[in-house]
Amino acid sequence: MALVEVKVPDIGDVKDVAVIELMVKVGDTVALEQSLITVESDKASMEIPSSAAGVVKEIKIAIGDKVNEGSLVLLLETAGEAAAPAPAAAAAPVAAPVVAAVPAAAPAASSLVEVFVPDIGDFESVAVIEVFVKVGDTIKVEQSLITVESDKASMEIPSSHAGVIKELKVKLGDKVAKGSLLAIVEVKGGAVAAPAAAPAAPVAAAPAVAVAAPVAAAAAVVTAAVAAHEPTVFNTKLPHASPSIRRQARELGVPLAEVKGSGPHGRIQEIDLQGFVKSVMAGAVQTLAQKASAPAASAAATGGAFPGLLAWPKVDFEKFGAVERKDMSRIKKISGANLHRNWVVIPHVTNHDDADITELEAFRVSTNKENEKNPAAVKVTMLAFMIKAAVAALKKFPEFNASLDGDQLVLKSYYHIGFAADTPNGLVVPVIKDADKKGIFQISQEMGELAKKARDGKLGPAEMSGGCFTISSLGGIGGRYFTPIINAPEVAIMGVCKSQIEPKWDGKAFQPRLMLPLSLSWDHRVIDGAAAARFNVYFASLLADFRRIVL
Ligand code: CAO
Repeated sequence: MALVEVKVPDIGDVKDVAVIELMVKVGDTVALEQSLITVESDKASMEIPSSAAGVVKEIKIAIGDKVNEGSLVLLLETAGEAAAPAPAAAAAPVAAPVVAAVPAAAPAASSLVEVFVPDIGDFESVAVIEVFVKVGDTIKVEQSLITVESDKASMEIPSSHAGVIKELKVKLGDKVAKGSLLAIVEVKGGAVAAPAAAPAAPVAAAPAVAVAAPVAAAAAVVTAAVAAHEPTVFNTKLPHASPSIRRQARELGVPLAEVKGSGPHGRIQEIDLQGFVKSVMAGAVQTLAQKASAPAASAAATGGAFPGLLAWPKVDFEKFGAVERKDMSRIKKISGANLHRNWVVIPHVTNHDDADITELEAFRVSTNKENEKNPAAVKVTMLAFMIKAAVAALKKFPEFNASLDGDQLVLKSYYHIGFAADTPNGLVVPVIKDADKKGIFQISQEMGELAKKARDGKLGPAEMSGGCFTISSLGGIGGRYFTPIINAPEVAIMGVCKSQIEPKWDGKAFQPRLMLPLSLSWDHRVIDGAAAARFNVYFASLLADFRRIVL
């Protein structure tokens, strides 16, 4: 046994940062690099990890204390003899991101200057989680432009120049590093570089802890409802919380902006997050998204959420054999939280049917054959026909082109159709806007482009929002039927599987017909079973004879 002093490692050029959170208490067993405290400057917060594993014997600081590199945090009783801290504890030497000194431009009436991410320490790529400014905004030197976040720290990145933003070069979800171009700013009277000695704005990065590389396209997956929880609008107020609290909130699908913080300056602490989740689970509180989409699912009606539900089984998997642990991708975490909410909140029913696409598939194949020699021609996909058929069915059954908003049903006069796309990082739903105004070629082309962007992790939030109805096609893979989960706040989703030749009785004999399995999931608060059956029958009849679409 040995007593080890755990000290604040190199935190860059930052002095006297306030301790705003103690994450351990005396008696706790901590692991090497486990976060012990959170410190915060006016521009950034970071978690300070432990330099050793052991049991906390004494905590040497309190909330509100100011600390620097070398400040004693706590005493740890470790198992070994030696009291030497693990080398990993030595924080990666990181410089505070001094606003980059850009050479002054030649004096002129106005000139354009590029604003880059300054030195942010040892971070190779951090995700942009908030954009404070937009094109046309007038900004000051050192005004915060964006917030970036790793798994251990978040920081605001200041501007090196004052002027008017002409071009923004980053968006939510982008990953940036030192030197990434942020914006092009028009500077009046010649570019005035910020003095290199200007006080550093953001605090340097989290010490010694590797930055988990978040997946690209932060807002990726997202249904419109997720968008409400992700900062898709320019917002000057990030909920006051540490990176780990924000991460926990994202993983749980908690809208942090709706949580009241009890810490200093309204800072949201773990206890606040837990209290919020408990209140929602007990039905005492509804999130704004729940209020918007689930008026009928009030806690009063359900008698509180899942009383008596067993805890998730905790299994020591290693006991049964070798295992590998992998972090879930960011897209999977976001989509998982949304799918979970949608599955729990929406009373789903799924109707299965089949569409005879024998003639339509023959037409699709012959159209593609005709265009084979034209290298510029777009390959027509079955999904494009289905998108057109969905538009026609939404027009005939308007309650399918709707969303719940409180006690009201919002009926839409536009036809934006989403399609589920499988990507290496998880499921995303790009949206074909105004599909009613587009032809099969254009839809096929747009789908190809959006699917590629999705696979490359380059879809922006705008390309995934505004959907009215979603089609999820597993036709290229296989299977018969499935139960797709509705993409809230939409009220229905069409799942299709692989078409197969089946014998169909024509009154005299069995004929080989190409049959496409359909699975329509619908929200029973909005749609009745009879309407769903009619929707499926009509949708199938359009695919069986596509001429009906112009009737
Ligand atoms: N029946 C039989 N074959 C089909 C078919 C169907 N219903 N749909 C597509 N195919 C064929 C295509 O014709 C194509 O064959 P050819 O290359 O010979 O023409 C092949 O399957 C591959 O098609 P595809 O899947 O690449 O293209 P698509 O237009 O059908 O779909 C996209 C595009 C992006 C929707 C698809 O790639 C995808 O990601 N699907 C998965 C969606 C998903 O994960 N849904 C589940 C959500 S719930 O977790």
